[in-house]
Amino acid sequence: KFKGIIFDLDGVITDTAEYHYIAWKHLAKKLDIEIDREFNETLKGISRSESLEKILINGDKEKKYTEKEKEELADSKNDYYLTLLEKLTPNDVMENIVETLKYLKENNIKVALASASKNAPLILDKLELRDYFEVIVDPSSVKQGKPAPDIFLEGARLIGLNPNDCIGVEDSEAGVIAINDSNMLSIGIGSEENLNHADVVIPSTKILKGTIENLM
Ligand code: B16
Ligand code: MG
Repeated sequence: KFKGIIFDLDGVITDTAEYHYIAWKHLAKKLDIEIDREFNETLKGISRSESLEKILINGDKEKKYTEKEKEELADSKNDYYLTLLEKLTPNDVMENIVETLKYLKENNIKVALASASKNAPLILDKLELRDYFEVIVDPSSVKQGKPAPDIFLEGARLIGLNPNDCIGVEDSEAGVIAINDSNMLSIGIGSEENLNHADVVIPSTKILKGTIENLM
């Protein structure tokens, strides 16, 4: 029934959220800003620059940063994040993902990646998954980030399919909204409570392959 699947990266293929969290916390500390894991949830699926804006709101309201300063802050977070990514290996691929990708390949279902991360190609290389993806959408090539549907629509366009013929897989609320607004079927990975907009919610990737098989 479906001809293509468009995956999110962080929280679906691998759990880089923890590394993002450590890197943002490192930067926030230097700016005298406190962030915790609960706050980190609100950064999932959100671009680097938007994440920085959200963090700065938690700091001194009087302090204004120029665009150049903000760019430097975002770069410094990314430099630190990249040192953390050095530790990434194929062991960090989430459960049942390789099996799912193999199943999709065997059944000639097209696969694209729609991640907000500019580091996505590097991450897929480190996980040794690059060959499973026909397309990695460049997040800077689309106008609006998630929750706007742009990145999922671009993924479908690049694999030459109608959004109606695709499934989107996401772990963030913003991402599920993006999938729904792009007219794809949405699979949410996480809690019912956070992802109640998704067409199908599963608690973890452990049952992803079976879930997709049942939809085919
Ligand atoms: P980068 P996803 C997102 O990945 C992360 O969830 C989000 O926390 C991060 O800020 C964003 O990528 C940008 O990442 O700084 O590497 O460009 O869930 O869309 O795969
Ligand atoms: Mg995600």
